[in-house]
Amino acid sequence: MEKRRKRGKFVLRAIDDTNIIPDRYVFMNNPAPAISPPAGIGDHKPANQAVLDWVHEVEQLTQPENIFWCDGSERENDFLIAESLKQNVLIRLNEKKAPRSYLHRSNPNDVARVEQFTFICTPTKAEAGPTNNWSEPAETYSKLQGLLKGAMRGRTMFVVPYIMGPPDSPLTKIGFEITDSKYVVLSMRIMTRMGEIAVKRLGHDPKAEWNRGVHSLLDVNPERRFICHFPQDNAIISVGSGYGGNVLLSKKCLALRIGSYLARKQGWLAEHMLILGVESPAGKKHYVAAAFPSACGKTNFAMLIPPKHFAGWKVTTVGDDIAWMQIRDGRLWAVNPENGYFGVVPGTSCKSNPNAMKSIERDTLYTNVALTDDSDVWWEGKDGAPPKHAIDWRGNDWTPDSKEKAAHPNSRFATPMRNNPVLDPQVEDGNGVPISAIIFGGRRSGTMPLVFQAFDWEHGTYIGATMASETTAAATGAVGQVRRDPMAMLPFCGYNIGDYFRHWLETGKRLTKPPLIFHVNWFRKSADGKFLWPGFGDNMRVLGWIIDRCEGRVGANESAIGHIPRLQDLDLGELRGVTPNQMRELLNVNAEEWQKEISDHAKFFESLGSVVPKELDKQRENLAARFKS
Ligand code: OXD
Ligand code: MN
Repeated sequence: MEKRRKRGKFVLRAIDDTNIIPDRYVFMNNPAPAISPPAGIGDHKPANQAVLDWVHEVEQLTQPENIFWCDGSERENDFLIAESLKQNVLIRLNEKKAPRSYLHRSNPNDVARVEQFTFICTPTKAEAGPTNNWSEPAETYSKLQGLLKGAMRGRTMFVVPYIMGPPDSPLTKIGFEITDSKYVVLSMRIMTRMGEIAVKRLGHDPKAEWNRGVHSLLDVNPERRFICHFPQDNAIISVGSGYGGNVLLSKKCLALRIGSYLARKQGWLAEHMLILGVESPAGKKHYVAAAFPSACGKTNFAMLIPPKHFAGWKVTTVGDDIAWMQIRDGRLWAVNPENGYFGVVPGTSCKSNPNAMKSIERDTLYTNVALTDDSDVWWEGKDGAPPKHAIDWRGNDWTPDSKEKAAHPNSRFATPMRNNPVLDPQVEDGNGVPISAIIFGGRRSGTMPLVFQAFDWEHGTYIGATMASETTAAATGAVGQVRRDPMAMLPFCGYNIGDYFRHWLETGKRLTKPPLIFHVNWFRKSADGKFLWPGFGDNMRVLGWIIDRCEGRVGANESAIGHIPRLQDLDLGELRGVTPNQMRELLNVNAEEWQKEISDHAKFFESLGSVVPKELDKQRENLAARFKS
């Protein structure tokens, strides 16, 4: 039965009976009314006429009460936090336990990325390719304009200038996001370099390259939720959602979807990869980039603390989600375009990721975690006993006996990267860091060994193109199903995936010192369904082998699928809880499982139609042939 609830002039329709929202919840999450800033706040207009014209156009369409031009200053941030607290967009947390940190609850119908409502709007369907939802640009603009007409009446329209990338990098991009959500403004200040820095970089040139992003919550209704990208116009329009991945337009929308389109055009790579540094006790440092699908532990890996046995080794974080890489001197050099981390909270603990715990101790914007009676935050998997009572992510009373989770499985933290105690010192270097190895990986209970190395770049491209993972809560939809997710870019490649594979192959040809390519799987299970590998800090043992391979100082078995370490090639000293038999199981290549895997690769490529470069079909034939020889 359809139910309707009125709050002010917005009508929120519950999707079904289970989605009826308690009063205090609805109050927190409806779009909040306009705010009136005092003089000197919210009036920082840029001088660039192209921006002014565009903002004027959006103003005419959406008819906000007023316009707030953000400058990214401390004073502005303090004002916006105070207003957000007044309007119940944020809840203040215990200043002693979580200094300068706040909780936000998104609408329960709006807790993850919505791939089914995400569109690439290129002139032809072929340009968007078989893995993207496509929508014709003119029609889509007109539909969105219809939805945006008068959408900001009674609200403040914020204009957020930002840059992605270190200020002095040639890869750095400028974006402007218009939004009617204070939560978006506060998050963008954490996740990007926001404000004055972007305005200065843009300057006066009306022809300068910059991304136009428009976001409106509308009435936060899944029936009017669309995340649309117009790569040829360097433009994004996102409506009907308040969830980070759909509305922080800098991140998935610009840095990956539009970014990957620009990268191909301009000859670089925009990838869904963490970047980490590994320093040996002798002071030799390598940088590694790794692509795992959403919620497969990129943040944990990027902040890894080596086990005691690896005393003197140090891992540092350049980025935890996105890598922009360019070619220089025949090598790949990577920068992290972001300025903060937007990580999955549940499961984060001093055991799984002590550095993330330190990073989120303060200055953190939490979304959809539980609130304890002493105004602290709690989530499943946090250290210590669960609280006896809390308010869950929906705003309901919760006790350890409740059937519901206290924190949503995709609840998030947004925290400045400066808080990370192992932040890499090169993170601001516009030249980027030289990449020695690329690691692909996924969540696979079977088939994929703990680690293997590609024979060369083309083989590595094939491994990336066929990688798969069991789905998680980061996107809406069923959890736990194996889905192919090429280079972890399935939801993020802003153009035809066949052309993306071709771009990888062509990039390889331009590299005289290409990174070595590996595949890892921390999630292999035994026949009785238990994880075989402890993961977390012990992943250093795998990383150690990868670094040794880069240095050419360790052996491997040549198997049909690539180079696999023998037991003696891995440093397993003081590894607890894994028997030699389990290690053999972890490194095993089961020919029967691989027959199925290879036929799944073929089916996947077939499902993409004729776009896959023939070199990759040849790679599959070679792989099958190696099993027969
Ligand atoms: C993310 C994602 O939020 O990949 O990083 O979904
Ligand atoms: Mn991600």
